[in-house]
Amino acid sequence: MTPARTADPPLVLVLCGPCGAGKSSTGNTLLASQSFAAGRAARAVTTACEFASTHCSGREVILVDTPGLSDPETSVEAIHAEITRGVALIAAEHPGARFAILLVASIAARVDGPVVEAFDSLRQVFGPRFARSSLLVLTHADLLTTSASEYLAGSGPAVADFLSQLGGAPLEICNRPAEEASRAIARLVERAAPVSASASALAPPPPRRKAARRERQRELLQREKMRLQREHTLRLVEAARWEERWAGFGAIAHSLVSCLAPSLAHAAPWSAAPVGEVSPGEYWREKARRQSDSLRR
Ligand SMILES: Nc1nc2c(ncn2[C@@H]2O[C@H](COP(=O)(O)OP(=O)(O)OP(=O)(O)O)[C@@H](O)[C@H]2O)c(=O)[nH]1
Ligand SMILES: [Mg+2]
Repeated sequence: MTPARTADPPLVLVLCGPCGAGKSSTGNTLLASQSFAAGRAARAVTTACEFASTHCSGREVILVDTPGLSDPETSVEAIHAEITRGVALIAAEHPGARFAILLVASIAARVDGPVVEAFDSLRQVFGPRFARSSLLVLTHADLLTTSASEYLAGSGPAVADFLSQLGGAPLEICNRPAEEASRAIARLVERAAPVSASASALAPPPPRRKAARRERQRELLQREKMRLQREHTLRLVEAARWEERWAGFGAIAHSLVSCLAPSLAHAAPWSAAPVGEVSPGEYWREKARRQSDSLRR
C-alpha cells in the first residue's frame, strides 16, 4: 500500500448493515479496542450512531458505527434518520473528510435478496452516488473456506447485480478471533479510499422536482379558490345592498306616482317588478351563483 500523505483528509468509514451482521465487532477489530458495544443479542445492540477514530499510515480514519438495518423494532425511516444525523455530525466536524460506506454482511447468515434490499435502501440516505462509494465487508471470515469473491460467485442474479454496482471490491474480515488491527485497516483503507467521496457528493437526493412542482400547483390552486370565494361573498353582499336600494327606490317612486297620478300607480314597473329583464340585485346574485358553480367544478 502506498503511504498516505500527511495532508490526506480524514477518511470516514460508515459501517452499515443488518442487525447482528458484525458492524460493531468490525469497528472494534479495526480499532484494536472494544470501543463499540457488540454482542449476540435478541434485539439490536447498537441503537444510535457511535464514533471512534484511529490512524492508518498517518491518515486519520474515523469509524461511524450505525444501528442495524431491518430492525423489526425500529422503522426504516428512523434508522435512516439516525445514520443521516451521524454522518452530518462528522461532516460538520471534518469539512474536508472523505466518506466511504462499508456494507457489512455476515457469512454466518446468507447474503441474499432481503440483505441486498436493506443495503439498497441506503440510497435514500446517501443519494445516487451511494453504490459507487460502497464496498461489501463480509464478517465471520473464520467460517469461510474460500475467498469472499468465490463465496459470492454463487449468489443469485439480484445479489450479483447489486454487487456489480459497488465501487469497491468485497473484503472478508475475521472478528473472532480479531484480525491484527493494522493489517485489517490497511486492507480496508486501500479499497475504501479510492471510492470515497465528499459529504456533499453523498448528500441525500433533493425532493423530486415533479413532486415539488405538483405541490406548488396545488398551493396556487388553493389560493385561487380562496380568492374566488372571497369575491363570491363580496358579490352576495353587493347583491343584498342593491336589493335594498332597489326596494327603497321602488317604494319612493310608487308613492310619488300615487300622489301625482293615482290611476297610473298600479301600472308602474318598479312597484312590482324591476326595470329591464333583471334587477341589479338579481344580476349580482346570478353572477355569484355562476362563480360558485365554477368553484365547485
Ligand atoms: N465468529 C465470529 N463472530 C463474529 C464475527 N463478527 C461478529 N461476530 C459476532 O456476532 C455477534 C454480533 O456482532 P455485533 O458486532 O454486535 O453486530 P452488529 O452488527 O453491531 O449488531 P447490532 O448493533 O445489533 O446491529 C457478536 O456476538 C460477535 O461476537 C466474526 O467475524 N466471527
Ligand atoms: Mg452494533
